[in-house]
Amino acid sequence: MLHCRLRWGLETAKKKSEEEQKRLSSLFHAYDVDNSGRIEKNEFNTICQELHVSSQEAEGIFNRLDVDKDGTVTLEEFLSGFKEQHQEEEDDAEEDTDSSAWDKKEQVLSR
Ligand SMILES: [Ca+2]
Repeated sequence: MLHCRLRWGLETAKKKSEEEQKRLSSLFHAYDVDNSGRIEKNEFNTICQELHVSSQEAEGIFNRLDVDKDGTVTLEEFLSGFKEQHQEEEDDAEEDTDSSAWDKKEQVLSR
């Protein structure tokens, strides 16, 4: 249930305010450790390890975001990935599994 782990992104996408767009954008840059303008898979995996997300799950999430399958996630892919995710799971608001890991992520990013 990969979408559950993207809930933090969905919550922000719902609001669609400029502020939240910035938030997603800064989230992206937090993933983009070497500031290359794209998230490499190893960067993503490293962060997921910190959050105790299994590498298998991390790979699933990454593959969803990496639309053109070039092994990296650009800001564009990152943002559109959350939009699509939001539309897909709009009726699925009851599930709350594993949200704590992403809450933790937000704490990390707000430092
Ligand atoms: Ca890509």
